[in-house]
Amino acid sequence: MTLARAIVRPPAANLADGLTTAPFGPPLYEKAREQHAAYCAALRAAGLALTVLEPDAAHPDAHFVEDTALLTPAHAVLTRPGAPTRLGEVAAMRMTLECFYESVDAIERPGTLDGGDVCDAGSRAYVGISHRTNSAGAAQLARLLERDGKTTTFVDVRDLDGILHLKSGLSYIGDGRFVATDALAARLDVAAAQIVRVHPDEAYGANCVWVNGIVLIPAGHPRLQEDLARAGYSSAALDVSEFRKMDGGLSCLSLRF
Ligand code: CIR
Repeated sequence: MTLARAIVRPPAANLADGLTTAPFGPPLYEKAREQHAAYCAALRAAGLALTVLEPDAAHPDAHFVEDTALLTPAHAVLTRPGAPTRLGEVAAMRMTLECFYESVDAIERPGTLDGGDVCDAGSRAYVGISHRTNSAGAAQLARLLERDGKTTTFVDVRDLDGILHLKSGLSYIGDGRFVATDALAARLDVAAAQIVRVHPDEAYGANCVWVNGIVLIPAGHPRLQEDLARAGYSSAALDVSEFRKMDGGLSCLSLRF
């Protein structure tokens, strides 16, 4: 599949007011802006046309746009984020998506769903049941994805330390292949040969992004870069330290379609 577009939103100056459990201290705004700009440049270099939204100080997690929608070539689904402080991010995303899709569906109460819990792997989608995404939200999405010919597998991640969302520990890199932590690899119905396992010291690298033949990985994960090269993938490392301080990573900074 070729991706053509991405939606991004640079962080607002108060990004440190967002939600986090990470022990790395508050993020630096200027550095976060620079890292976000480099991320946008990498997406453009991979051939994507970017829609760049305005920073949203009313929602200090709003630059993590991935959590607000799930996009397939034919359909757009707005999520209903599991964190109350993030529910308000969805209205702005509806307006943006209506520029690209004829109609936009939505996850409805009592369902909750964060886009970070959706790993779209072609004809199969893996949806995490997490402390943000509940069974009702996951089931609603599964029904909507049937229109795209996708079957859904639910993966309970609520007991996994350090896993906010399914994609904190799992990424799809095309051709039926995944990058995953040991814990997530054990929960997938996928042959071991199809999974590039991240070393336990590089677990944060499991959140990476495949874009048109290149895998964007977080800087500081040399074993993963080597393992991807051995598996035949080109990769590019990007520093996202300031977003990691807020429990975020590479995938959550964009919606790609
Ligand atoms: C949150 O807790 O919602 C944000 N601080 C981080 C969201 C990261 N999103 C993602 O991994 N998809």
